[in-house]
Amino acid sequence: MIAVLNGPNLNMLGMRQPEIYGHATLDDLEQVCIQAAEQLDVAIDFRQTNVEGELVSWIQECRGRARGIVINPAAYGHTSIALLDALLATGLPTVEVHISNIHRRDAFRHHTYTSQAAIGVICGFGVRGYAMALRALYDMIEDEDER
Ligand code: CA2
Repeated sequence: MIAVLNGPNLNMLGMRQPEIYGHATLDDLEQVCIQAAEQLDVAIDFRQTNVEGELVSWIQECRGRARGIVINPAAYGHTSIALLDALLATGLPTVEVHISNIHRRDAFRHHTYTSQAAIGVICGFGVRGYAMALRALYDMIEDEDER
């Protein structure tokens, strides 16, 4: 199983700022992930919360349950050492995703603490970035299993 975790305000997708985040809703985003997971033949656990501590707990629960984590920490990526520590503690392969290209935006969005725990970061490809992240993570897990 791969956990797909989403942070604050992503429940607002499709309702505001479509010029930045596109028109897809959170339900559409989940469908993108379900479809990618079906193609890869891997199970996913898709979740969203606006609460930082809940994300920390979900990351901790991934230990022993998930093979890897795809996370869009949203604004907490820019602020949360707690999320970074939780990701480092799981030791699970992680891919960070952002729907928008955070490097084309405000300077305060250019840095994320959480990316320090990630294999890599995918940003700027809209919701299809999640499908890319799932494929990339799946490949990395397969490589690891073959070794
Ligand atoms: O581009 C991304 O995926 C972000 O993680 C989205 C965050 C933002 O704080 C990050 O810098 C980049 C925001 C979550 C989405 O917020 C929305 C607010 C209103 C309408 C739609 C989405």
